[in-house]
Parts: sequence; C-alpha cells; structure tokens
Amino acid sequence: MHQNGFILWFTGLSGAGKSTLATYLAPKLKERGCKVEILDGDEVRENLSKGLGFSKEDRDTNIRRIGYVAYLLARNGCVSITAAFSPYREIRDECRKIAQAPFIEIFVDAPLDVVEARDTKGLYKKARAGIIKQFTGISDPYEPPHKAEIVVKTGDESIEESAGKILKYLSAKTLIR
Ligand code: ADX
Repeated sequence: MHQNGFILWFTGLSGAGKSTLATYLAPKLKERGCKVEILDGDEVRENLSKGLGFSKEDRDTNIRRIGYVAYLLARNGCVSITAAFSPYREIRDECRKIAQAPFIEIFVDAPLDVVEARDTKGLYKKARAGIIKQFTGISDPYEPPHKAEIVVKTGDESIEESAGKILKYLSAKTLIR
C-alpha cells in the first residue's frame, strides 16, 4: 500500500513519557498500514551519535542527525517517530524546515516536580547531587514549544488518552485512516 511519510516529533523532559508514547503508538500505526521507525534519544546516542556529550553543540548535532534521518525515512513513506529531549526550539524548527513532510511536534508536557518525583531512571537524583552535570530541566535549559501541533499532559492523562489525542489528530489530518 502506498503511504506518505510523516514525522512525529516528541519533545519534553526526561521521564515525561516520550519513549513510552512512541513505543505505544508504533504498533497502533502499523495496524493502520504504516511503516514505522522510532528514533529514540538513548538508542541514537548508542549508535548514530555515539561519543557525543551534552553541551549545546553536541545536543544540536545529535538532534540535527535525528532530524536528517527522520527526513530520509519520511521521504520513503515511513512514519518517523523521534523521542529525544530536543531541548532547543531553534534546532527543532530547523528539523521541521528540512522535513519536507508533515512534521507534527508533540510536546510531552509533564511538570518538573512530577517527573522528578517519578525519577524512573534515577537521573534527577544524580543531577541534583551534581553527579550528572548539565541535566536538562535541572542544570541545563529546556525550551518548550510555542506552537506544538499537539500537547499531551502526561501528568494528568493516561497513556491511552495521550495516544488517543495523537491518533485523533492524525486521522483529522487524513495522515492515517
Ligand atoms: S538531547 O538533549 O540530545 O535531545 P537525548 O534525548 O539524545 O538528549 O538524550 C537524553 C538521554 O541521555 C537521557 O535519557 C539520559 O539517559 C542521558 N543523559 C546523560 N546525561 C545527560 C544530561 N546531562 N542531560 C540529559 N540527558 C542525559
């Protein structure tokens, strides 16, 4: 089946639910006949961006790489789902510009106190203790989108609700059936 690619660009703090939502959505999109690839921050940093750190420069390089691969995949009819912090607005906008495919920015909006209380990976504790430096949201900036296509409030919504919002948006835009 012919299908046009698009990009679902998740952005948000650690523990907000970017990867969880990406993983939850992928099979739902496949059921609808989409080809899907997930570009997850942690995984990209093990491969494509191995050796990069967390300075602004390295983060920008990492995000530009993700944006470029997302563009290549979308160009080939694939749904690219990205799940990296992507903390800088300007670089996200740059990825949007090169996409040449529908670029749906999804702000995974969970308050810092909520994600910090969850601390699923124990990273916030380490960041507060100064063991991890330049940690996004604690000792490094996070710039929330001004005009994300979709905002999901994972502090209040269930994963089904957040995913439902996204699927509804995609149907309304006739990107999926
Ligand atoms: S981004 O800023 O370049 O978009 P990315 O999503 O790829 O970040 O990587 C974030 C992951 O790197 C986190 O899930 C965490 O496991 C790890 N990490 C290690 N050090 C840091 C740090 N200082 N800030 C943010 N994430 C870090």
